[in-house]
Amino acid sequence: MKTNDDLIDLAREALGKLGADEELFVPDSALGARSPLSGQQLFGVRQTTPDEAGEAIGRARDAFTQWRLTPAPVRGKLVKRLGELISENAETLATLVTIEAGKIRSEALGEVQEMIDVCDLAVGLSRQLYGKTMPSERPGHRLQETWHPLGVVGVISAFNFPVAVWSWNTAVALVCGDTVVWKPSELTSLCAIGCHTLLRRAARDVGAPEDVHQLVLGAREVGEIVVDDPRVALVSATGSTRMGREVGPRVAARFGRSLLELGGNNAVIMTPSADKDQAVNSIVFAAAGTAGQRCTSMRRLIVHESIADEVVAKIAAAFHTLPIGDPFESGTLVGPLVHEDAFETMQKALGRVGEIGGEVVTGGERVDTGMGGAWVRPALVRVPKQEGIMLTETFAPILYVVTYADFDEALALHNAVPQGLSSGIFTTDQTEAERYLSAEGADTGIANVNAGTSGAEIGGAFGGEKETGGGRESGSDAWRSYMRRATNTINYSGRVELAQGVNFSA
Ligand code: UN1
Repeated sequence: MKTNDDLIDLAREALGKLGADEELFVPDSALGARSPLSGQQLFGVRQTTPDEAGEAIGRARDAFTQWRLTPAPVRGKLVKRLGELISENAETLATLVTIEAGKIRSEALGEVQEMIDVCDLAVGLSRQLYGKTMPSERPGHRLQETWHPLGVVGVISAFNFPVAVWSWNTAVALVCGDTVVWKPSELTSLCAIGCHTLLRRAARDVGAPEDVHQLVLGAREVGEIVVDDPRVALVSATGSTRMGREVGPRVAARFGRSLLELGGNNAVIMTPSADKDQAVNSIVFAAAGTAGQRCTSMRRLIVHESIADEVVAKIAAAFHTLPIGDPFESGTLVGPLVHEDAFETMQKALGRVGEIGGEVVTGGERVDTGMGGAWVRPALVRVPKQEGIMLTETFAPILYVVTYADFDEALALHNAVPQGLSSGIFTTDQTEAERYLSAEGADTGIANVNAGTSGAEIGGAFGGEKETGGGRESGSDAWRSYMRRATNTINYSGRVELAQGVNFSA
């Protein structure tokens, strides 16, 4: 069991190994590095002043004028080096993730693996930023589209994926020719300092301008500067729907672009033909893993009434015996909630279950680990109807169970929430699986068959619909959000030819 002093030593050692700038750590600061393990401050971190944030955006903007002209495959070399440095320092970065986000070792290492994977993807992309050519309707003409770097990308990231979400944005933005200003969650400054340090080192190693990446640290005020500055072409923000409701219109008001990854209310449909052990194991990870603090965490189970009692009993038994405790200990599966407020929010949500006639089957109680943070046993809640508190996202491990009688009803329940991030169906019935994947099926950005809601691979586009914000990051063609498109008409006919047959000669 680690004390706060142990965590301070571990954090200092990790930051030292990464070569972080010691000047960023100060005894007194409004911004404190803290750990959900101890629930206490570790040490102060120098907060970025508003003037400094503006200057950082200015440096990123200046660096952009050079970076956009660097050939994309050469830009890829920076990301390749970053991926190598992350691989070499994976254990150290994972330690910072566990200290600041409370993730168990395996999940912290998994998050770092996502960074390595997305760097690989981005390096490949650096030779594949394809544009199309289209046949022109005019003789002696050619139509094509070209993709160009967009500008400065502001990345605003959340505490729960303190390093991976940054890397999805940054690795892709950099190969696209953009520069980055990163405002991480004020809860995970040390992770951010670690990543920033490695990226600047990668830039030095390959002779790229270090200013392509800027880190600004602090709370909301610092984020607002990034949101409102017209020099920031794209704001990629991950966080709550409440946050996105402010960021989206503010960026739109200055005709900037935004890419939003907001709240989810992710469900699994479990049908009578499902492989029950496969489903239950997947559900327990999706709902209780990361202490329910992924945006992809499973919040709702929509289960056929004929198997509901059996399935609820199995999940309850699993929740009941989940090893909860020090995330550094091997064998622990559930670490702490991020802070006491998260625990209070969870208790409030559980307190409202009665309003909709629901009952807590198991869990929800505080678990005393003697470490100081807020640990909780994941809660399983049965509700007669999907309404009230079940329609909002509570960022804590609560799994609501509702039953259905026929498949149409299951699909309707699935889509009857304001959020639309991720989802899954467990079935061996091909018709059900196909209907779930079809246009009348799941309305989420991520829809899985016989797989849970969380733990997406980086190769696909990540994001969701409705109140989740509509953005797509990471793989597939998500890179397009980080570039601007120009449509080009090239006339080699030697004549004036107008489209649509228009004649304008005297
Ligand atoms: C998030 O919770 O913000 O799909 C990101 C997943 C992870 C990413 C989650 N690959 O669960």
